[in-house]
Amino acid sequence: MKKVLLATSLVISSQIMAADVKYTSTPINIDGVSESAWDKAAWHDMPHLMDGTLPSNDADFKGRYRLLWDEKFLYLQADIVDDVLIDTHPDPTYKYWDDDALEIFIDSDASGGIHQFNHTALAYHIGLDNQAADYGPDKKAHLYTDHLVSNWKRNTTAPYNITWEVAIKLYPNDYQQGAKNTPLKLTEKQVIGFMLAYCDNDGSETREHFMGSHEVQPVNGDRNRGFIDADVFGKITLLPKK
Ligand SMILES: [Ca+2]
Ligand SMILES: [Ca+2]
Ligand SMILES: [Ca+2]
Ligand SMILES: [Ca+2]
Repeated sequence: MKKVLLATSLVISSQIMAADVKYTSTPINIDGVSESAWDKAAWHDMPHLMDGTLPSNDADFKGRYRLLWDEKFLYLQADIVDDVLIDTHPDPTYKYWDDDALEIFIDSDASGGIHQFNHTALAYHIGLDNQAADYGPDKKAHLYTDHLVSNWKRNTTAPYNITWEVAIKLYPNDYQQGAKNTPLKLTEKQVIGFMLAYCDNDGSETREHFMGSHEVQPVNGDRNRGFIDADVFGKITLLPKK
């Protein structure tokens, strides 16, 4: 029994270290092109299936990401392989999860809990047009594009990966829909609920693969829990500036 507990705590401590986010004194240029400021950030993979089927091969989908922070933004850079880019629903608030989308889950104070129709956490579905949708308290989808800056580009050499950069503002647990909300100033040692996913569709009626950064424990066989429950997110810690 003691051995099992020890093994578990070792796994947890290695996850915590992997989730540490370094500070950048140079603001990231959100242009879909990498820069030297990213060199100090470690890559993390997106191997976990949350809905649909596994990608058929690495050309269909493969993803990894890295994070940095400063007082204004949590910065994310994703390196995405996707063979076919699809945006068949022109309304950015309609079935956005069935188009190709980068989905960033943020719980600014790691409060956890059900967030589907409140803003104790947000699930930003960023479409190929760089607009971000999520449900609001009125149980309708809204755009929250003003919470972030997003830009992506195909790399210019084979295999033409996508470099997708996002600067995300964090909001407090009491964020009010339609009110003037002030973003949080990010601070050292802040613990944030975080998860990343990619909705991959290459021409089907619905999303083909929903691949994520964290393994979600299924509820009645369903791993697609992130848009409902912030308890399934991972946790990241903002490292001291030094
Ligand atoms: Ca850049
Ligand atoms: Ca694909
Ligand atoms: Ca929260
Ligand atoms: Ca696709």
